Amino acid sequence: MLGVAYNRSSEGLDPEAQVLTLTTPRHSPPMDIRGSVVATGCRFAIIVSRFNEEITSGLLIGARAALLEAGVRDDDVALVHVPGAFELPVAALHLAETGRFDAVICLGCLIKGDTMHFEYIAEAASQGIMHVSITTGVPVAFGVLTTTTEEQAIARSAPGDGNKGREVALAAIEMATLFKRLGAHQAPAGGGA
Ligand code: INI
Repeated sequence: MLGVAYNRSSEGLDPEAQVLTLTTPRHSPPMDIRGSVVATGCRFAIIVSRFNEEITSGLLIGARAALLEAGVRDDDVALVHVPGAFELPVAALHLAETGRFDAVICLGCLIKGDTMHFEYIAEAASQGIMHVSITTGVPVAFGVLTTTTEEQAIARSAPGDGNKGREVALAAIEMATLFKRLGAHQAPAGGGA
């Protein structure tokens, strides 16, 4: 059976490669691991900001539709509401630490005004979300629109492939399924579900 485990191609095993394998047993097959577009059985948390709700509701519709298309059951999606984008990281931390979710999806909308408020919240939200993801090991998708005009925000929250909620949900699906395949998904502390 030596050499049969790799060097497969669409035409089947390459006899030359088998010979090579038998004579060079220390060579290991290249790793090529990627996520899936099917996420049945994966559990997701969506956190959506109420600020600019007319926009974030469109992001939410896009994210939920993408999860549904990926075979994720409604029962496997928790929906959590927060006041604004600034609160997304702490809510994401809380949910990631439960160990109940394969990925967390953060949705929000910041529209640039005349003050520095936009910059502070955008920085806090993006850095905070990245920090949560890295420290917990749970993929946390950054679905916060940071636009200069309301028109841009409307365009990115409208139905279709350009919907930011859909885009980040697809990223969350890919990462959740990738981590399952890598076996890097950690069991929750205390042995919870
Ligand atoms: N929150 C947003 O999500 N988007 C915004 O555009 C915004 N603006 O412009 O102020 C905003 N502010 C609220 C902020 O996220 C917090 O909820 C608030 O500061 C309380 O911590």
